[in-house]
Amino acid sequence: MSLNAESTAFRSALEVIRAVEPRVADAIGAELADQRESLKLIASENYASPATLLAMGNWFSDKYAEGTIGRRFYAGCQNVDTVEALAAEHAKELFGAAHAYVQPHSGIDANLVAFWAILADRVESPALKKAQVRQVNDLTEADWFALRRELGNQRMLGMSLDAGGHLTHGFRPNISGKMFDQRSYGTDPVTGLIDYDKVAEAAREFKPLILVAGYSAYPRKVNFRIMREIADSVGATFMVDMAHFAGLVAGKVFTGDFDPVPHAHIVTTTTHKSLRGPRGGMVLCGPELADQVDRGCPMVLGGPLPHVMAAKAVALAEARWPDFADYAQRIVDNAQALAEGLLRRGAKLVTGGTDNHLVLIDVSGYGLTGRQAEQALLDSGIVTNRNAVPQDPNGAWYTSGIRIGTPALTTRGLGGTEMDTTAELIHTVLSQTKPGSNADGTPSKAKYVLDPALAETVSKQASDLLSGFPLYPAVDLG
Ligand code: DSN
Repeated sequence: MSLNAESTAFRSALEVIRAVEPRVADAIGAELADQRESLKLIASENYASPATLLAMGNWFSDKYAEGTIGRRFYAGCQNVDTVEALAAEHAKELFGAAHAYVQPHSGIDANLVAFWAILADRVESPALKKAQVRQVNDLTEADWFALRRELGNQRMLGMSLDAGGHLTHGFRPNISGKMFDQRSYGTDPVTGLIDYDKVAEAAREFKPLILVAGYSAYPRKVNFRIMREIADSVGATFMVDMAHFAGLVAGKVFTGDFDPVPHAHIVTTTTHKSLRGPRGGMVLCGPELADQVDRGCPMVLGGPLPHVMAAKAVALAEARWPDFADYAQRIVDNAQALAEGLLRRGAKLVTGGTDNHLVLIDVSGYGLTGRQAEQALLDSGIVTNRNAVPQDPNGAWYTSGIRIGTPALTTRGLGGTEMDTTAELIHTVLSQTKPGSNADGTPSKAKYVLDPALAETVSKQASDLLSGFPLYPAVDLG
């Protein structure tokens, strides 16, 4: 029997790798086996298509292409230009954006490019203006000193980490928290929802240069029209980090007030989450910021990864197919089915449900920390990650939450019935796990007690559930 193209391609690639370093070939094969076996509920992960994966494994990796199309620092970039232009064209059409920059290597990188572009556009600095118009040699030491002072300490207002914001929106463990003077807006303590009046109040008091919207653990839609009005009312640049929900924007599940692209001055994203592309980032903006954004490399970024840009072009082409809209809608339907299944079984959910791709379980309702719950679920074949909940008493390390998301399982084809079974498995594990103690008898935030037989039974049930939905069905590694 002859093999299909995908199986032939991956088998051949592994054979070539095995001849040099068999342990790498084995690890790649083992990763596929592990992903096939586990119930992957990490809200920021997905499964890219074979075409997207294959577009990354080639000689584009060998090419330097600093700069951008028409402004390269290296010769011989004509083929890189082709894929960079294709990826940007697909992105612009898909999202209705005037400009797309597809070089960022990750979401952090995309945000740094956006921060640079906004600072360069907005900060009143005569020295910076001189530096922009290439009079760098005319700048005195005093100019450079002034430039550094004026660029630093600018104000940013973003969503607080424990309300679901992201590290790169001005928090201390990230450089944004060290460069910017940052304030946060949270969520309403009763509803768990963004209170736009409170955001407006914080903006009026703080007068940020940048207002950031976007999240990695907020299970609801954000009204970007209102956020833009708030930004305009205080003269802030409005930036949206749509990394988590870019697939829902691409698939036209988030439209009108909930589509960030028409409302924000600048939008950043990763390409590997709900958008289902290769691991990387991207920036979308209007013409006024485009020139500064295009200076991302070498201003902020290392040399572009042309092989990943090729894969971005493939994945973005796929996201323009009509079935992607169906996929995006099913992500949300599945998240809602999962939330309903959990609520029906008595779980406590932040905001009481979801209208995007993720659900945040407050596991204090089960008497557990996020750390205990995450490990107990992992023992039972269910891969999730712990996450802070608003005003979390256990902080960002142990946490009180478990974040789950449906982009990956939806790609595998699981639907509402399977989401209910998944809710049952999660509830069974969490309700049967008990907090553990330290050696001296004091309560531990990490240790837990779970009957190994129960964990094994749930693992088997998870694997049975997945067996009807093979991952990469066209890929047979033999
Ligand atoms: N690490 C990503 C997530 O899991 O949400 C965001 O950077």
